[in-house]
Amino acid sequence: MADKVILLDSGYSPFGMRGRIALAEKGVHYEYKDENLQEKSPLLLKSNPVHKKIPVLIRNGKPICESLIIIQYIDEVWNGKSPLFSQDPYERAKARFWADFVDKKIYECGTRIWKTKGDAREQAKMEFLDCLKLLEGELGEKPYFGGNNLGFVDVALVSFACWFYTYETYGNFSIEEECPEIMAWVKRCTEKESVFKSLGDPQKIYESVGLYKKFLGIE
Ligand code: GS8
Repeated sequence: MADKVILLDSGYSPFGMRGRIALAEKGVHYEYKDENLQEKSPLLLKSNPVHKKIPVLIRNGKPICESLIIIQYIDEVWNGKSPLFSQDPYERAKARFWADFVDKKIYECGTRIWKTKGDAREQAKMEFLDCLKLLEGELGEKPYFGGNNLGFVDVALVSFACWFYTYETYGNFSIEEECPEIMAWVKRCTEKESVFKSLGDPQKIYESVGLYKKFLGIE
């Protein structure tokens, strides 16, 4: 019997986009369910009772939560195509380290850029660029973090690329100017169908962040 795969997701979530990219890389057919995070569905609450967050991947009725764990699960289950991890344990450990770094720093600093202003925003911007520079160092001369092909860190990080416009516009800076190698990597990744069809429209993300800021009462 064919697998029944559902992705509980929400439009502009960089975490949800990771699941979309990994499933597309593997060529998995799945049902996409867009959650209204202001009014979560009973299925989401039942599937992720601990965090109550998207994304959740449900395969044959069994839920898997947390986007990095979801990518690893996808890679293990659909292992016949587009491996996202190296065979080498040391390379795998390094990939997990950098994906964790993206989780801890990129989302957090990026969010502070649009949520704060003044000195706090400048600080967030500096930290964000420092993180991207460290990632440039890890990328080195390789086309992808995964080497010659898209890997775990690529999937973890590239979902934020469609948020870069929002960070740049609120922060008044250019990632292209500060971190050209990261932007060259973004271009390489977005040439892949699995990536470009999974990412949100940067302009629409920027507009929705504007509305969300009004909703939160921050200018
Ligand atoms: C983060 C998911 C998350 O923040 C992961 O899957 O990697 N560590 C998790 N999901 C957000 C939407 S994206 O900003 C979410 O579901 N928020 C709903 C809520 O907090 O109520």
